[in-house]
Amino acid sequence: MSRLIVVSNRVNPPSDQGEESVGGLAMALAAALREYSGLWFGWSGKTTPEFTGQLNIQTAGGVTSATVDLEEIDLDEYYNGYANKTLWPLFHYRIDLAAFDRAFGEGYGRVNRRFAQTLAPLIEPGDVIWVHDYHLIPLARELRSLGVKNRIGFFLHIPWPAHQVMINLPRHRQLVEAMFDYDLVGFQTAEFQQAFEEYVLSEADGVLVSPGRLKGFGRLLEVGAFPIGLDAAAFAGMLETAKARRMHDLMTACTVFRHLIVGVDRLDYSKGLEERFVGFERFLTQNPDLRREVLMLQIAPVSRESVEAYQEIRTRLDALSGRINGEFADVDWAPFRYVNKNYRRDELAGIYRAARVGVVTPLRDGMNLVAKEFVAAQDPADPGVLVLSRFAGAARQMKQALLVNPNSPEEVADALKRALTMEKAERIDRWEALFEGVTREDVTAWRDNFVAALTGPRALQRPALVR
Ligand code: ADQ
Repeated sequence: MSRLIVVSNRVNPPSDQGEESVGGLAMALAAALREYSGLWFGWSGKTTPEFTGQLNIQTAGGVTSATVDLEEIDLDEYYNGYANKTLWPLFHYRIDLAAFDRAFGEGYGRVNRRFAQTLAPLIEPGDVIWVHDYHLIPLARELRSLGVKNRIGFFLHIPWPAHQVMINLPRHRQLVEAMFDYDLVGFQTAEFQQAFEEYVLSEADGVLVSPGRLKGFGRLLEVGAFPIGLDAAAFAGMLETAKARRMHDLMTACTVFRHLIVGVDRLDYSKGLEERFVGFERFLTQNPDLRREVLMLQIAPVSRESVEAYQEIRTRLDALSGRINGEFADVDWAPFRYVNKNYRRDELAGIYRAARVGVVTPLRDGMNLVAKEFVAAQDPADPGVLVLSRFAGAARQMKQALLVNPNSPEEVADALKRALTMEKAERIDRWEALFEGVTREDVTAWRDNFVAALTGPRALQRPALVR
């Protein structure tokens, strides 16, 4: 393999200045790109009055990136439209929030075409291309139509929905058929892979030729589950930084004689924040004796603010958090702190470390890296307890967490009580098993497994394909 080309909607390689605020995924991809002297291609985050395909090529932190600007209408139709108003809600089972608008589909197709036209001239024989996420599902199809024969893999970071949910999407067959232009399609969990296979079996005369080899639309495709991991060692290492220590000390000082319960999520309706708030309220109602012993901190930076559903959920969360404090706070004490700010990764590590309970209760989630971050940051001698939704991809790997149905305030309230009153020996046993998994199945393992599957002997030989 000569080079690895990573394609994602946004490109965010680590800068030369310092890497603490860059996410683990960006770090892992950057490391792979350095190893394979690769290229990271995607949208610059900027708009232009007219699309020109002009590339901005830069090298920073040892990684070369090539970005293009998009038109305002592209953002409306492709990014805010088809990606965030159609696919995101649908794939997270929020059919009620999914907007089906023909213009969105057209914009999505147009941007994928523009990406392919801009990227194709940069591809050399032997390069391996790794495409990320739901924004770019048809990219391989567009590249193939331009004559690109290289190996191309796709990884879906979000859930693949059940067949009956998927068929709500207009022209769903067209979208799935385009996935057969990849050599390998990866999902976060075996469950999502199975849901995809089921779709192909029932909608595309599919046949499961052998485990991980799927025939559909008269073609062959390799599929697999590649659960994403955390940059666990680097994340745990951040606890030693001055910023992490300061944050840890600050949180410890705020919770003298009290236990900290922490939640950290992008403000998104898939993250189950309303249900979590109600679960915490239920806990306070049912446990007057424990009330003054806890502080719940929810960090939820706003995201996708131009999408209406996000504005609405923000308003509802503001009201709910106000209601909880209004109902339970006293002159010297309030049970709930709700913060809409972004924090650096090292600061987050310090906050997790100070918490007795990490509460991660999405209604649906491809994986959820916060669950893994919480575990990586704990004190081995006195670890906190993870309360985790059954519907996060992470629940498949993290069975020693307290698994809950996030839709049930009772289950959330009971799990909070159980976590807060759990004996130290049990906390240590559970945490050790979780930490071992988080460290072993880390982001490097994820990346290496995917790249090996895409480039290894089992990967499809394109000329031999039934096409
Ligand atoms: P996301 O939906 O963004 O990702 P998640 O996996 O939880 O969800 O990752 C969020 C990241 O953002 C974490 O690293 C977290 O620390 C960070 N973050 C959250 N709040 C923050 C704050 N206030 N300040 C700073 N950082 C904050 C999608 C899928 C997931 C999947 C990932 C990776 O939806 O299911 O796990 O991709 O594949």
